[in-house]
Amino acid sequence: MIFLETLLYIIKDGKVLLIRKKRGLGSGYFNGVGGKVESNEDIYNAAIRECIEEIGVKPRELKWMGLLEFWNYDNGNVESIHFVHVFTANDYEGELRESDEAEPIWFNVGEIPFNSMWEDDSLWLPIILSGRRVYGRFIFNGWKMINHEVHPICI
Ligand code: 8OG
Repeated sequence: MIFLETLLYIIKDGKVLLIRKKRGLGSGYFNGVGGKVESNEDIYNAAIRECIEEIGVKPRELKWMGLLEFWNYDNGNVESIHFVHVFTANDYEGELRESDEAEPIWFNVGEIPFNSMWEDDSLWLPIILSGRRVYGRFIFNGWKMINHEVHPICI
């Protein structure tokens, strides 16, 4: 099964806004806000909707920063493939709030808690935080990363 998803990082005043995910895939990990694109929306509107749903604020001036593919295998069979479009925003409207799904927390850009994040994030998030776009493909077997490639996008 192939899923189309989004991830969004709000970066402001040298800090990046992460969530501590409280349920679903990756719960307990820090991540950007995001989730599945719905049938009636494009990837930008999905990223905005997920941000409002998860932390109560509307991100401003989204910038498309890349595409990540996550191929999840179990015993040699592909279980799910996630195409995740990554965005950044430099501001937001409204007041941050916690939801059932997520607790928003600011981190200094140089102090991202990679030990409490998906294994692949340290390979591509620093590139995005430095303002460059990225393509990555990550192969997981039983939720352990077994292969990866990361390439900067030349635009
Ligand atoms: O709504 P749902 O729980 O399905 O959202 C899953 C989110 O997790 C979605 O935004 C994509 C994201 N995600 C993965 N794998 C990885 C990963 O390895 N790193 C990061 N940062 N996010 C991931 O599915």
